[in-house]
Amino acid sequence: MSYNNLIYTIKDRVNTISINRPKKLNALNIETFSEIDHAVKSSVSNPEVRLIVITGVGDKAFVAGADIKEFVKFTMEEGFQLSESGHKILTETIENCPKPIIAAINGYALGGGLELALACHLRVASENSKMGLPEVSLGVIPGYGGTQRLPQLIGKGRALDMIMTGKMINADQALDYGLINYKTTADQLMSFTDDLAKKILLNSSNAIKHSIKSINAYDKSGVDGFKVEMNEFGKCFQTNDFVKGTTAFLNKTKPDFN
Ligand code: DAK
Repeated sequence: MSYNNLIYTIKDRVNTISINRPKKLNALNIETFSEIDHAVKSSVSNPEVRLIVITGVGDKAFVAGADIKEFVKFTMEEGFQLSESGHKILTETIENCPKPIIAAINGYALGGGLELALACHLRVASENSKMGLPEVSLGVIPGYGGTQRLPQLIGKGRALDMIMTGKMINADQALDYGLINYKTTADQLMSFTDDLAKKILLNSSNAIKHSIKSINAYDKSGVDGFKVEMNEFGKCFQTNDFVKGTTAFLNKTKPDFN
C-alpha cells in the first residue's frame, strides 16, 4: 500500500510509520489522519507486525499540529464532526490498538501532534523536542483528546497550566512531568526506540494485548478497571504464550514468543 503523506516500513516485526509532510512540519491534514488510521489498522491485521512506531520525517517536527489551513473556515458542525472522527482514530485505532505503539518524537509535537503522541502507548522524545497544546492561541481548545489525556498523564494542575498558557515545554520538562517515557539525543532517537521495541518484543504479544486493554480501563468513568483486569487475566490462561512462558520458567530457559 502506498500513501501520499506517509512512509511505511516493516523491519524485524516493527512497522515504522513516518508522517511525511516535512515542508509543513508534518501538520496533520484530514488525508494524513485517515492514512494513519489505515496504516495502523493494516499493521493490526498483518501477522508480520508486532509493534508500531510513529514518527515524523525531517529533523524539525514530529507533527506541528492539525493543519490550520484546513480547519480555518470550519463551521461549528464541521468542527464537531472533525473532532468526532479524530477521536475515533485516536481512541479506537491508536489508544486501543492491541499492538504496542511508540511515538518517536523528533522535534515539535504541538496541538493535534501532541494529542497523537498522547494516544500512543509510549513516548520517546529527542532532546530538541518541543511539546505543547497551543490551541487557545487560535481560539479553539484541544479537540483530539488533549483535555482528557494530558491531565491523566501529568496531572490536572500541570495540564491546566500547559493548556491555558499554550506554552511549549522541552524534553527535560516533559520527562520530569511524565509526559514522555524517555529522552534521547536526536541522533539516537530511532536506535533507542528500536532497542525499546526489541525489549517489548521479547515478551508475549498476547499478554501485552491484554495488558493494554486492562490499563486503558484505568480511570475510565463507568468502567470497573479491576473487573476488566480479571477478565483479561483469565483470557491469558491456556494460550500458547502462557504455556511457552510458564514451561520456559519451569525449565529455567527463556521463552521464545516468536
Ligand atoms: N498547520 C499548517 N501549516 C503549518 C502548521 C500547522 N499546524 N505548522 C507549521 N506549518 C507550516 C507553516 O505554515 C510553514 O508553511 P509555509 O509558510 O512554508 O508554506 C511551514 O509549516 C514551516 O513553518 P514555519 O515557517 O512557521 O516554521 P518555524 O520554524 O518558523 O516555526 C512553529 C515552527 C512550529 C513554531 C510554527 O510553525 C508554528 O507555530 N506552527 C503552528 C503550531 C500550532 O499552533 N499548532 C497547533 C495547531 S492547533 C479540531 C481538532 C483539533 C485541532 C483543531 C481543531 N477540530 C475538531 C475542529 C487541533 C488544533 C491544533 O493542532
